[in-house]
Amino acid sequence: MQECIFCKIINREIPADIVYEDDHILAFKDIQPAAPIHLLFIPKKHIPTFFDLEPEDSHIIGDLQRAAATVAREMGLKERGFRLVSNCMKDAGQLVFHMHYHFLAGRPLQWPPG
Ligand code: DGP
Repeated sequence: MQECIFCKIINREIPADIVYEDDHILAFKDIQPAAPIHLLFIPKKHIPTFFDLEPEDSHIIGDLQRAAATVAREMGLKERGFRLVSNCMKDAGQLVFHMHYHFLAGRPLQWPPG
């Protein structure tokens, strides 16, 4: 997926501030932070949206969520917590079509989001 910006980050073709990596997952700081801590958790496999998930991808979702908890623990967020949210398609505001979870923390977050 040569034209995908997140694949380029995975392949180290463009820089990113990477905070976590394992065999299947990469996490890095969002370039346009919406909270004091704003990370993106992405699968290394190019999956454009939730609608493209195959049965064999199911572990990726669990891996992503456990990776988020690992990073949160390492960042001292066990008490205050964090929000994990994913935008799927136009109405949700998805701009990058390599599925990802936004990890937001570091301030009280409003609910519902806009
Ligand atoms: P979404 O609207 O859910 O598709 O969010 C895409 C996010 O990706 C948005 O918050 C900005 C972030 N982003 C876009 N391009 C880059 C990039 O090149 N580097 C980093 N670190 N983040 C990016």
